[in-house]
Amino acid sequence: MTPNFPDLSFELRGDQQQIALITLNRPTKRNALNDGLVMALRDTFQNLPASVRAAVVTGSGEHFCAGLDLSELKERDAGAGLQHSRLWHAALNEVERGRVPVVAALHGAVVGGGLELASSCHVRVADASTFYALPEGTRGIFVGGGGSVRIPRLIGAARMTDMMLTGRVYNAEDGERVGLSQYLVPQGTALDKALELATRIASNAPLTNYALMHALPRIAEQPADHGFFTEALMSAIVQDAPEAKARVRDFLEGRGAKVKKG
Ligand code: 1HE
Repeated sequence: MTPNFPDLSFELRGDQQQIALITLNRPTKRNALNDGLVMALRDTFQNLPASVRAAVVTGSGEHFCAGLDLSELKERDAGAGLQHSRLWHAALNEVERGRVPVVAALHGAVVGGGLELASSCHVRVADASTFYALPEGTRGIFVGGGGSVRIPRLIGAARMTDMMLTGRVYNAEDGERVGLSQYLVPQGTALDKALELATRIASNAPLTNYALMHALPRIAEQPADHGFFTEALMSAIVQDAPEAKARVRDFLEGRGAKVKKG
């Protein structure tokens, strides 16, 4: 069964329906994330069909995402604010620590909660129209969707502090330079590139992808000695899979692809 939410489109792509294409579809509000949309993201990532091996997240219209729907903010007291932030954490945790790698296709505004969503994805592809900001700082609020944990991992706490203190906006080129995106592509081509990368990711052994998503960020937070041990355990489990053995055999017997110069 494929999920069906009013502001979130869901499509399966690829000959084996191995790519989930998830589109924020509220362009008149610049894909601002209201509670319904955040819950739709959570439920969609929690219930990806078994055929799916990689996902792409994008936004319809001129912008990827304008962040939190500010029209819902004015109604909240502290207790409701806490629960609201925890809802975002639950949803974006499903993106970051779910079953399959997620590629974000970015264009236009990637701001506030939009940047928090993008930073929960594993690969970010930005087109030349992309710009990044954290207007929370100037709106008298704070990040609440996991940005204070995830964004410093990409660009460092100093750059995030600067963005929030001064309202600094990064363009697409500078965004790639500092690590907000891993890819920078011509305007209008981010989705094609993201789908191409997702197709490549989907052809990896699922256990290797899972290890990359789940072991790497945890190892980064462990003391080195624990990290080496976690790595050894993960490496042993992944290489034991029949698919890993078959892929190595394919290479040794001349059937596997060689690494080509980039
Ligand atoms: C919105 C939102 C929104 C647009 N909440 N309604 N995020 C921000 O502070 C960013 C606020 N948005 C903007 O700066 C601009 O809208 C954009 C740069 C993203 C796009 O500009 P533009 O000229 O293409 O669109 P627009 O004319 O500003 O907006 C079109 C409509 O979308 C308009 O509504 P309309 O009824 O007058 O047509 C806007 O009000 C509406 N709209 N953005 C609600 N964000 C988990 S905590 C996360 C905390 C945050 O994310 S704070 C940062 C919030």
